[in-house]
Amino acid sequence: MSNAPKTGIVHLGLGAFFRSHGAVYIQNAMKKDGGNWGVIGVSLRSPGVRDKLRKQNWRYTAAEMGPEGLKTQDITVLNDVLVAPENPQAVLDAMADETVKIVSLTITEKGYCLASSDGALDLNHPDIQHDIAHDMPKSAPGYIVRALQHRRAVGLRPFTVMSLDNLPNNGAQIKAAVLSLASQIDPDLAAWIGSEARFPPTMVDRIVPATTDALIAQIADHTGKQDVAPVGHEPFSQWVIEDQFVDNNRPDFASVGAQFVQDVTAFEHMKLRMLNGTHSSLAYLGAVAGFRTVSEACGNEDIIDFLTHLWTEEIIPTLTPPEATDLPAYAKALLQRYQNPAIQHRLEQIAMDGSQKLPQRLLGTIQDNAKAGRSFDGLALAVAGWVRFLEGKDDNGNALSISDPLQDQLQELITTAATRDDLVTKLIGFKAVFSDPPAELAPALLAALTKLDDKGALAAMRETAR
Ligand code: CS2
Repeated sequence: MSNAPKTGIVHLGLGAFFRSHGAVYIQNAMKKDGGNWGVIGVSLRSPGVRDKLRKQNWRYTAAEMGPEGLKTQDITVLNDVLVAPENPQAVLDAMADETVKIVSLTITEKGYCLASSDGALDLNHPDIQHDIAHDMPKSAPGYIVRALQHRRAVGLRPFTVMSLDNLPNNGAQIKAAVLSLASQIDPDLAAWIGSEARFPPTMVDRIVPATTDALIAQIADHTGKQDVAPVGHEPFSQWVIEDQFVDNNRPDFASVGAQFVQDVTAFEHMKLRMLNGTHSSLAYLGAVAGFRTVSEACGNEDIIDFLTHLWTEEIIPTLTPPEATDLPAYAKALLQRYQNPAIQHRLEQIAMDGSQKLPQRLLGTIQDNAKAGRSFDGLALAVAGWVRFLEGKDDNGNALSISDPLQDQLQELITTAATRDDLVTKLIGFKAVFSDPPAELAPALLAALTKLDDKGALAAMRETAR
């Protein structure tokens, strides 16, 4: 495609979220304001997406799924897709290219290789150990450090590193991880990155369920074209960014709906606690109660009451509203988004990686309520729901599919506990998840687990919301 814009962005973690969110903003901004902001996507693990997209010249359909039906957009912003384990040098070459100004990431919480105790880079992580000793990296922080090392060596300016993941203070976390790794390799390099590179904090939001065969067929019906790698997303989208870019080199995202702000913190807390916190609560308690999707669960009155209780009694009191934002109205809008019948968002998809998600989604909110002397029965019930989910069966005896990087340790802990009391003590002592639990958590968690065991998830939610 000769008239394709040059590559200005390399994106690590080419999942459905980026293809439905960041890629759409980039394409719209380029359409509006021009510029060379083509994207090279990088899969850090498997060739699946690359193999499908290659057949379509890297083009794909982004389908907005709303109550009124489907709206599709042809996304052409990808110039290439690389699979890092197959050819790490090609990834480094792309990141070291002079035209590349931004490296963005959606690698999920576990992709940052952070020690969950304090959020610093886990220097004992096998991939980080590897990347300290080898020029050819395996981890995302490793790719960033080695590419910046090369740019510095040939006199090129650094690129901006932009995390688009649901991590608290994502800009500072990726910056700390990169500097920590660089200082293990070359302290001068670390100093250069620290002074010259930029790591803008962001808040990203769009509900993107995994692509299903049903969606592929629906899009083929709607467009008359066969697309083997489309993505489906809700109509809503939000992107809040602190405007910190190397040499201010970036697309004009604000011209296509993104928000540039001085401080992302209030937006991020609101989104991580009010959306992702209730998503995880729904994922565990809803699945244990026998529901399979968000919209299905949010059709149930007891669950709606429980969510409303979480928002009004336990989450909003811990938040400072971002500028021009009404939090109760935001909660109402969230419920509507969850009830969107066009989106089949599986609870088990959201339930993945709980050990990586709970600290910023539930445990921080619990901490703040405990400090303020407020009760947090609903949030404790959500954590108890996570425990029940890890036990692998819903209230009807049906199996639940579990995926978590700490799955073995957690299931070992759960299955070897003699009593619920013993389980709670062991769990609260599991520092990889509960780094600083308030004293009030253990009794609240035991009471919640007992309520779940005795009454079942739906009745437990009903009782808690009363
Ligand atoms: C979800 C998020 O899978 C999950 O953990 O809670 O992907 C959620 O859909 C997005 O953060 C919404 O912006």
